[in-house]
Amino acid sequence: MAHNDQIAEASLKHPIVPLDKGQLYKYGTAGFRMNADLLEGVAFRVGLLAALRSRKLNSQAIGVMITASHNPSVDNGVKIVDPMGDMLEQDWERFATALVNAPSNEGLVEIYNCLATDLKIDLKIPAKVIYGRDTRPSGHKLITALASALDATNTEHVDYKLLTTPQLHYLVRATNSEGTPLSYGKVSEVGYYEKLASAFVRAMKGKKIDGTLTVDCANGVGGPKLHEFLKYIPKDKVNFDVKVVNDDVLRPEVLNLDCGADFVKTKQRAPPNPKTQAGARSCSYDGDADRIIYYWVDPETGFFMLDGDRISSLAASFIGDLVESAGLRDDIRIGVVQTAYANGASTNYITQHLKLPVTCTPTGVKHLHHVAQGFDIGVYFEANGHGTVLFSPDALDYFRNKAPQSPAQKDALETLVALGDLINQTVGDAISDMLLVEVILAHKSWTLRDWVMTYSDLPNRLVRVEVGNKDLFQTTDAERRLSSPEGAQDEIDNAVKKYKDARSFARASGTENACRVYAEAATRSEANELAERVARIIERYGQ
Ligand code: 16G
Ligand code: MG
Repeated sequence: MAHNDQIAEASLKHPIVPLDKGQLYKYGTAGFRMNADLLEGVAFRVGLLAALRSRKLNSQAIGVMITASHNPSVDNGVKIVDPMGDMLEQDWERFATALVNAPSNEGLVEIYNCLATDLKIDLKIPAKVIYGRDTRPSGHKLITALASALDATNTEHVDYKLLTTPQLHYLVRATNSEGTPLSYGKVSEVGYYEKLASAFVRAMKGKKIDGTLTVDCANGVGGPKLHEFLKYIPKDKVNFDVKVVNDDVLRPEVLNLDCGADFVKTKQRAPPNPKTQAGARSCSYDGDADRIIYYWVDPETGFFMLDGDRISSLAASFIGDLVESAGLRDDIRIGVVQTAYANGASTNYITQHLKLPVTCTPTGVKHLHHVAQGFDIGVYFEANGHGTVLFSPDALDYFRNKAPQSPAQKDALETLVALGDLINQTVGDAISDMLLVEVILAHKSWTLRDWVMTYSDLPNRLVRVEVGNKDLFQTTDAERRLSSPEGAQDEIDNAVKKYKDARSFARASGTENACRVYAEAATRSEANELAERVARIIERYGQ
């Protein structure tokens, strides 16, 4: 019962579009992501792979998310979620790539069967796939293609319709842990809201939130979901005053347009619409609500941004203090994970002031997540605002079961347990990260200005460089150095030496055909100058 005929027949309805110049589709850091017109056949074939993966993992549920995050609304993407809510295991990315690039219908069926044989997958056992999509209009068509592959392979499937990416990750983990001692929560969207709302109340411990928080939802799926979540917060327990803006999901063309976390981070300014009130505590989600950036506009000094590095250092500092108060400093290993894009000032602050170890990994959530799992408490954030804090099951057990010696210890332990529920353990989550920040600011009675004052960011600049072939650029040392082309790194080193407190690196983008150059230095003009210099080096070597 190899589903051959069903796959062949269904596949005809969802053909793959050959790419220009014989290029291949590639399962990258964000799954398959491109213009939605190219994705119908891709979604169908990803369905086949998700079914195989579920069968390989003893019928556990696999997730598929349809979203292109912060990209324009004409794009879309297809991404697989593993049973614990993690990203697809890296080994399987090439199987996805192989299936999606199968040249013909017969070729597709053949690769599907080869994978099943090579990976010793029993095609007779049950399989389950659950999925959701963001607000992009193309989502319907892609879901239809995906579901058709699941029907063809006799796979049980559940359509959760509109979801944020982190909500789907939650649901995958909740589905697979249901009824076990490690149950992650009720298997429903409501279960997600209830879990977060309850943990939020417990983590707040009666503290007051100061003023209104304005949340820019990038006109994406985060808008309706945040509105929904807010209904679950008991008003008599927490005074959380939220003003939701850019929550128009009826006009697809405004998705991520001049708003959202990616806009704020890359343009280093507040969204022009609606005008950000001076002094208002504000944050922006991205189009699928897995990134968040905080900011405010100061009436005198202008725009201030609190990005992923800031959230990471804030969380590490607060959790470090709680662990200390709980009397567990020697028992619980806390680590912070960053990428080369983390501002050097944040790395210094965490290592020197907080005295916590920092590990640098290549760009891409899966790398950070993996390293963070090695700690009792692993804090990971990319500068772009994607990140979370992972608590090991042992650490959570410890917090739940340790007998407190004092009221202060009891408080700290209870807050740690609440944070374990509040913080999405599967992936970065804008709603959950926002609640975490609000909890910490309330506990510390801090404004965003107090938060900014903890250290000063080094001025930095990111430049995108068009090159003939980005694959010429290979990196080492967590992307901080180029191993090829030969000679390029020496030239970068020489350029960096000319500036004070400077650092610069170049890497090939994983999502576009270009290289990115990052530079930071003691002053803004030096950071700009260094970035331009290094960009010219890359241009020259990339010809
Ligand atoms: C993807 C990654 C993100 C990373 C970005 C870098 C995931 C889920 N997403 O969006 O973490 O920051 O790529 O893009 O891993 P770049 O390679 O084009 O610089
Ligand atoms: Mg996103």
